[in-house]
Amino acid sequence: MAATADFVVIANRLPVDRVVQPDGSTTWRTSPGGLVTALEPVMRRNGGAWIGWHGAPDEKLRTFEHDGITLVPVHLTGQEYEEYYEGFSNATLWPLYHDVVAPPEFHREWWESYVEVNRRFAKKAARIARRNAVVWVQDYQLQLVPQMLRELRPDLRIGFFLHIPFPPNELFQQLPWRRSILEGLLGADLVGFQLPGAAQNFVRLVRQRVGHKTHRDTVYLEDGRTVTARAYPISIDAAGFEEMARRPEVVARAAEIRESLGNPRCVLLGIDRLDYTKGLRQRLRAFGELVTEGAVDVDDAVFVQVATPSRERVEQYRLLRDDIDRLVGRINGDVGRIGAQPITYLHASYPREEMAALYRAADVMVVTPLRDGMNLVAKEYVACRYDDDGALVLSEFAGAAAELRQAYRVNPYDINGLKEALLEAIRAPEKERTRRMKAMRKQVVENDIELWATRFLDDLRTVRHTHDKTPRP
Ligand code: GDG
Repeated sequence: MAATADFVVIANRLPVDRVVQPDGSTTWRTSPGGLVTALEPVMRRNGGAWIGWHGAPDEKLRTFEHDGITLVPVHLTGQEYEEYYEGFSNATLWPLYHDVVAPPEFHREWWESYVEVNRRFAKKAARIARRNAVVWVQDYQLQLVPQMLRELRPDLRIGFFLHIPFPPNELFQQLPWRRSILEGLLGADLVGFQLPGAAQNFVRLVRQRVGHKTHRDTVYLEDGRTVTARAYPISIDAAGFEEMARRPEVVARAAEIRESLGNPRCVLLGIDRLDYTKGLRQRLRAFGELVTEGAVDVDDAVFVQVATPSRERVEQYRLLRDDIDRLVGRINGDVGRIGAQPITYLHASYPREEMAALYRAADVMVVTPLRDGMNLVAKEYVACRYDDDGALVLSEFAGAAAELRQAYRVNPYDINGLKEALLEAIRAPEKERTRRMKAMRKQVVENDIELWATRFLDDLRTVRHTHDKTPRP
């Protein structure tokens, strides 16, 4: 593998899925997602390379070209997948960074595997990046890569973006390897977060735990380097979603969905990965109580909950699935009637067009995470409502709440408050819905994923990289 790339993205997964043809041969298809959409043009312009795992354990693949981008597959053994990915990333870091809403597990073997795999990613990047190239590392699975890569290649400009929240010291300090993680991130020139609060948590932790001097968003290292920590709230391909939602077949499908639900007056919708951070339990309980109490008529309102299968081998996710199955069964059993089930629960994953049709079909979108870095579903719903109609109920603990100020805001832990917000959204007059939706649409359309990537990459190229070693912050 030669040094060929002036721009390198490193993420846990490659942006492609394998497709097996009827004759047994395999091809690759770009996986749908905002990040790929936003970065594709930048990659094409700069001879870009994307480093990531290709999705199959115990398989080694060579570097290949796909749609004008160089894809560099990283090999993971089955055991590494269990320890680095399911273990340390998803059963240690994920719950720890999301307010400990589930107990994080700490295992030394998982950590060792995390270090090992991070080193493999860093080495690949060191080999493929041209002199002075820009490297952008993505997310919590790869927090050690910036430092490992800097040791190998001090000439590179290294950026890091964390898609999930960054916890305050009170929680972060539980992590036995807390200092190594902070030092790993400090290998970057620019560390990006979803919200200013997360960037502040990081800078404060670096000062308290590693002892570096800091001033506002800048960390001054002893070797003369500086590291900047700022917020870059991620967004979506808003125009792409709107275009999809306007397609005649999507509009027709939205009508068909409402029809299959019995044309209720109000369709409420939740779409989430089946994850304990998303507040599914709270929202279903709140809706169930409204129906039981008669505030909402089962012939009048239907709740559609799509829960996309996720991390199914991790214990907390298995427990959650059983829990939600039981809860939905109980509510439907208690208050449903023949031909009228208050909750339509779908444990499945759908094509993007079907998602757009669901967004179009929903009068009230219910997004109630207990903690969420951003939450793209909330923004996708808004982007699809080109009719300026529909109401968004949004948790104040989602990053998106900072931008979508006209949503019906809720604290998902407060079931009564949640019930009130649901009722308010269900009963909102058209004028009120339009007023709120217009303002939210402006926000999402003006701040799309392309702008997010541009802002980050422009800053990465221009932030100060050195200081005179005697800062007077
Ligand atoms: C992490 C952070 C942050 C869901 N089901 C289907 C499907 N989806 C798509 C949605 C949306 C995406 O998955 C989910 O994104 P979220 O932002 O809602 O949540 P996470 O997966 O937890 O993402 C989060 C994000 O990273 C980006 O930085 O916002 O806070 O946790 O795009 O549409 N897509 C399709 N079928 C499904 O069934 N096609």
